[in-house]
Amino acid sequence: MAVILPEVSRTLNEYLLVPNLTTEDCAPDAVDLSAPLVRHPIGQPSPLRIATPLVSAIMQAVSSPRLAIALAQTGGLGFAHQNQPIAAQARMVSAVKRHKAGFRHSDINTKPTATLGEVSRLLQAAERDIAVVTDDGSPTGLFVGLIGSRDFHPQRHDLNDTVASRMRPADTLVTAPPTISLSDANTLIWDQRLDLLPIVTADGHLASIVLRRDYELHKQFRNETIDAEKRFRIGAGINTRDFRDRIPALVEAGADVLCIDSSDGYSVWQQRTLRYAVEELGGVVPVGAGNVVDGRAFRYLADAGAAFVKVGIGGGSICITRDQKGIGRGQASALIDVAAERDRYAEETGVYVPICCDGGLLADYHMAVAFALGADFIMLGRYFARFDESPSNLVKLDGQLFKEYWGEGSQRARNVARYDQGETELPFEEGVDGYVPYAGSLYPNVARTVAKLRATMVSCGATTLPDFHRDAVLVQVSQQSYLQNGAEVRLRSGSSSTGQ
Ligand code: RVP
Repeated sequence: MAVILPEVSRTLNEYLLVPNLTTEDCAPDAVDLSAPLVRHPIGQPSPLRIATPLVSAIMQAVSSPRLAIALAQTGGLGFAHQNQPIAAQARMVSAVKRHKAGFRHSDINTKPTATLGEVSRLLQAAERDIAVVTDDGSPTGLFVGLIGSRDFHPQRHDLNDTVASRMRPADTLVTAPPTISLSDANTLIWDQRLDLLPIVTADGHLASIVLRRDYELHKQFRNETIDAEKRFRIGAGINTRDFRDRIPALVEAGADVLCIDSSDGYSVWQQRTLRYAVEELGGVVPVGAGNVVDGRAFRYLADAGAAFVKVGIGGGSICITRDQKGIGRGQASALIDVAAERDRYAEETGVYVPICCDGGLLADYHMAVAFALGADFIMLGRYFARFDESPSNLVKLDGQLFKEYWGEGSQRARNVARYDQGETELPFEEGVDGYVPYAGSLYPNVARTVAKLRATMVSCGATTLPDFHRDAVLVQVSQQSYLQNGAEVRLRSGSSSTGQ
């Protein structure tokens, strides 16, 4: 007879935290949210830690070098998605590893033959006030000048005139060679009162730009996720089929950590992939595995050498795996079971294998509940897809701005590699294709989320995540509480009642 688990399958939304005593040394600034990302012997630090325990989902609509850089700046970690050719994924990884902090790829470019009207629309859409002019309008073309809101005015100048007629030409501008250090570049910016310093190669091509506002950003973020050579860290997804080719290419590109990307990770295929990474490649790069929803699957992957184990099946906001295949488990129940097994495993073997809560976190407070239930770090798709830094399109629907967001198991992603069992075509979809409300830039949003997490932990009397795991007190909410919480109040500020 089939096994029927005695517990009900519960979601994160079904729990609230009961405050513990807050003492005077338990203040928001004293809260340390840092987390181990990969396995380590108990009593020794994890070789890879992150200051902000948030990582981006391994998804087409979320992964981009720009998002990975922004997330690493704020202390988290981005993952390059694996639903693309190996060379393209490796390029994504190396774009992040090659990014010199402060030297950014120029993303708002135009050419001298463009019209002032075109450049005006470009600046407006990007909410910037300056564009770089190159001969072909590309980010690496011959540098010919700068044009911005100080150079022309739509009411004063003919918008059919060319950019060349109003731009500040290259020979009148301060530029610097690619050999300049960031600190010298910043000195130049402040001495010459520049908003933008073009970095130009000896043969006149644009290499990158340094922005004054990035300096301010850099001063703001002191917890960047960087490697020993001060390069940003990045993770990458892999699959259980082409791993013999994909892993070496990603390692070569500089990936700091990999993760087998699958909706159901309790399989011999994941065990073989992990064994290859650990035994044949000698563990040159840590490899996480998943996803799982119970202790048995956790132990299986931990025994096979997983660097961390990802928890969650069917909870993702765009995921219809539960409807289509009937597999999954409420995220809270899954976390409780897996966290207990992680702790047993640590006690028995002396090795701590972190767990990552992946998918289905709708409100910021769900993150706090996930940490309280034992998560070491959290993977988010919808959350990051809403930001400027995600690669998907910004669209206006009924006057409101949205970003496109689609599941890796949707027809759009055509992710045969991830979801099917070898068929050449997707026999059915496991994800949907939709939109999420646009939320602006990643930086203020992550800062707000982190502030909320700190505030919750202070209420619960915890200053570290291990303290929070050990001391949190939670209570299940009743159906009646939902009804009471649902009382309608029209907000004066127009802000969302979910706080997102
Ligand atoms: P969410 O943050 O709720 O948007 O969920 C993101 C997670 O959903 C991903 O990290 C992944 O585990 C899962 N996912 C991605 N695509 C699909 C699907 O098409 N079913 N599910």
